[in-house]
Amino acid sequence: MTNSTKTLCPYCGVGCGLEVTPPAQSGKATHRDSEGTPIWRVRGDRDHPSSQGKVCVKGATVSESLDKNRLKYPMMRDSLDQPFRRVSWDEALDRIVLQLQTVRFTQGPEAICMYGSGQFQTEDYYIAQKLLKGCLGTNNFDANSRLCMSSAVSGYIQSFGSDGPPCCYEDLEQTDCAFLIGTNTAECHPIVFNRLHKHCKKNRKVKMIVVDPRRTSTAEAADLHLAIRPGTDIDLLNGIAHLLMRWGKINTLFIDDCTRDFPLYADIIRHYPPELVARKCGIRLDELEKAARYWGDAERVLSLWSMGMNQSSEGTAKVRTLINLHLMTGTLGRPGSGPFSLTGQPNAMGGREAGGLAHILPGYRLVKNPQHRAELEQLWGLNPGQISPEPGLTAWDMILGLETGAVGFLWIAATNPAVSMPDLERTKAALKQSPFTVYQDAYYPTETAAYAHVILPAAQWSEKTGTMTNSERVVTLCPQFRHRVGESRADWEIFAEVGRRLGFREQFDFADSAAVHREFVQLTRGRVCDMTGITYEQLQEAPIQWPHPEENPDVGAGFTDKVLPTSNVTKSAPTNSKRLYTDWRFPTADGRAKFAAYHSRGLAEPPDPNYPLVLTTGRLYGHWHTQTRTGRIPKIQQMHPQPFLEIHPRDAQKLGIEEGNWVEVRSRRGKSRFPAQVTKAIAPGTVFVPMHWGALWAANSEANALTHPESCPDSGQPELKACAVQVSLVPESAEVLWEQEVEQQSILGK
Ligand SMILES: Nc1nc2c(c(=O)[nH]1)N[C@H]1C(S)=C(S)[C@@H](COP(=O)(O)OP(=O)(O)OC[C@H]3O[C@@H](n4cnc5c(=O)[nH]c(N)nc54)[C@H](O)[C@@H]3O)O[C@H]1N2
Ligand SMILES: Nc1nc2c(c(=O)[nH]1)N[C@H]1C(S)=C(S)[C@@H](COP(=O)(O)OP(=O)(O)OC[C@H]3O[C@@H](n4cnc5c(=O)[nH]c(N)nc54)[C@H](O)[C@@H]3O)O[C@H]1N2
Ligand code: SF4
Ligand SMILES: [Mo]
Repeated sequence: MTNSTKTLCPYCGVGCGLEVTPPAQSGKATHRDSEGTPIWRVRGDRDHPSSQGKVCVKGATVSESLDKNRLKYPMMRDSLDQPFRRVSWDEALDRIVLQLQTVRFTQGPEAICMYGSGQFQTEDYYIAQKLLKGCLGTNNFDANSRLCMSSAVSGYIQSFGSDGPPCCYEDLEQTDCAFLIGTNTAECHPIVFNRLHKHCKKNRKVKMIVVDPRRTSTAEAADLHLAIRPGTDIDLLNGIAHLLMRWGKINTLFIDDCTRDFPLYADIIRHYPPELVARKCGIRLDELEKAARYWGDAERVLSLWSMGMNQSSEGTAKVRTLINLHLMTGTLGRPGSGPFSLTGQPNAMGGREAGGLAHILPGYRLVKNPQHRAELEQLWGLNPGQISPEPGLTAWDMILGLETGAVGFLWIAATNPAVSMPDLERTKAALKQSPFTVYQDAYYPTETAAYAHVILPAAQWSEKTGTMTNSERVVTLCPQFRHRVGESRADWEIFAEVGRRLGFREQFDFADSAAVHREFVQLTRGRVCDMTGITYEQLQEAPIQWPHPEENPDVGAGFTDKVLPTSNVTKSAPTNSKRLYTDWRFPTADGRAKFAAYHSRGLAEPPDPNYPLVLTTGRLYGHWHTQTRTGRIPKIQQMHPQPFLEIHPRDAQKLGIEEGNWVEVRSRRGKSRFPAQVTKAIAPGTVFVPMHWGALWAANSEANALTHPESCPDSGQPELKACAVQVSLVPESAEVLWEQEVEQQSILGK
């Protein structure tokens, strides 16, 4: 291929390598999108270590979305009932800076918030942290990762002493038993799934267990599918532990030498005998026993999880209870073994490294740790005490802050909360009350633009250069290879310009994104995520996995922590940076991993006679979140033309619902309408709707009109996976609804 650029797919956290070539190549037909615009050719990068040339439909079609409905220039208005008017960057930035200063000096820095995204590049994330947490002195930066990975983050921190998925994709091909819980990997992390599935098919002895209330395409491929009732994961995991204990399938050497608090855990799992657990989970006893048998008989067990675990009011407890099983059996830090959270977004991992949540700081540091704050103040050239010791507002707390007036300035970038937040009616009402909202996106319109005073055009992937880290800690450079659309600018450039205009000239004096990256990696020195040895020059050659420290890049940094009291920690650096904790020492005060002892609490909003069904929500193979890109790709539109509700035939019959009928779903917070899909793929008592349709894409079919914001007390992650609903047949004819929808779509110019 000539003129090709190697980059990373900007969709999911699998992080597949792509190779893109310009549209017009001599001797070849020009590739065009549905509107006739020439588009770049995309294919898998065979040299990328994570994906080895594979891509799914989203990666393969991404270039078709890059030019449609783009936001080209800044726009402004004084109030939400006015139309936007085009303004210059200068005018928009002046307004933003004036407003920031006013709020800062009248309400204080804690009234300023930014809500960002795992779709930022690491450089965007880093500059946003420096601006908010460093210069402005508020930790009110949170990201949509709060709705996504924050339970995994807190689970890792509490069990191991640090964030950081310890496994790598090679483990998919080296395991004896893959335990997939709360993850539809086949649709949401397809290339990870392909690697695992191939391994299972080749090696009959390898077992795949899938735990999910739906019979997803992932579950279809499993040796054992446990269709548990939503919210009974802890019962199941404690039940498996109970059986492993009973059968003596535990690693006492590992437990004694490398962990603490096992007795507390052992005391808990006594209460989970298999008969009780099977009943609570709604599965057969022999299925539970089989799962425990597969786990207990395997030398190497790899667990994979995502939103079915994290998006829960007991998300951290679920994650830690899963990690318990690995600690109990000593299945981690070894090839083919370990607890592996599959990251959702392309750079949610980079976000965690750069400190992109309200309670963390760059380099896997914590807001609450005084030494961590002091280190950053020094590195950033700020006065001691400049970084606030208080964790900032989480995503949902920002909504509450708008309700009470505590939030005076809200900056939203690279996320579409008017679709993706829980309890949308309340979210939208709060956004409407915002005194001042800046919204920075690549597309227009989106649902959230309706709530903004200033909108700023962002240059997106392909139009800016930066880095992203995937689920297995591999960092890939994403170079700019296309022209920028209109007057759009990279997110980090916008944040840095505002920083300079606020008077922090020195802090934001960066020539380019390489300079931002150079500064950022210095902050990771000696940390679990040490990347001091990673440079743009090296990344131009190939992607690099961290830990990758400067001095001795062949040897992983392990967990050396200069800050925590580590005198009694054996600091033997792992010899293999592919996995963390290969020496079975952990970055806790005593070097041991911690067992957690949790009883199951169940759902925050269990079903009752008025709202008798549990609604769960999730994703489809082709669409990406709120459709700003995939909704504009004909091939994907054809795959998933409309939203729907999955309902079990038994429930459907009780309610007089037949395939294709329009149904109304009501929760305590709102209502939505969907055509019914009557299917045994969903457990009785549970219904499912996809999350992808916001108000611009279908009339009254928003999943989040129904969901609630009750969240995990440790991670602040809302329980987007379960709320109580009632379902009824819609009396009106379906045609009326379809017309409404067609109308909406013509607004979008589709
Ligand atoms: N095609 C596609 N891929 C994507 C994305 C996308 O939008 N589209 N988004 C990316 C992002 S950001 C993320 S976070 C990931 C999400 O990836 P996944 O977590 O795999 O996707 P979801 O469909 O949200 O949820 C997974 C499963 O959790 C199950 N579940 C619900 N409740 C429970 C429960 O109580 N217990 C258990 N064990 N399971 C439960 C659901 O039935 C569902 O099948 O996907 C990433 N990849
Ligand atoms: N009911 C329910 N709700 C959910 C979930 C669920 O499972 N169920 N999942 C939750 C999860 S895990 C997630 S991750 C969220 C995702 O929810 P969102 O973050 O709201 O979804 P996206 O559509 O990915 O929004 C990203 C936005 O960024 C824009 N964008 C793309 N690239 C750039 C860029 O470089 N710069 C800027 N400034 N903008 C850019 C896109 O146009 C788009 O508008 O949804 C959450 N909400
Ligand atoms: S699996 Fe994920 S990263 Fe790979 S091509 Fe598909 S969406 Fe992109
Ligand atoms: Mo996510």
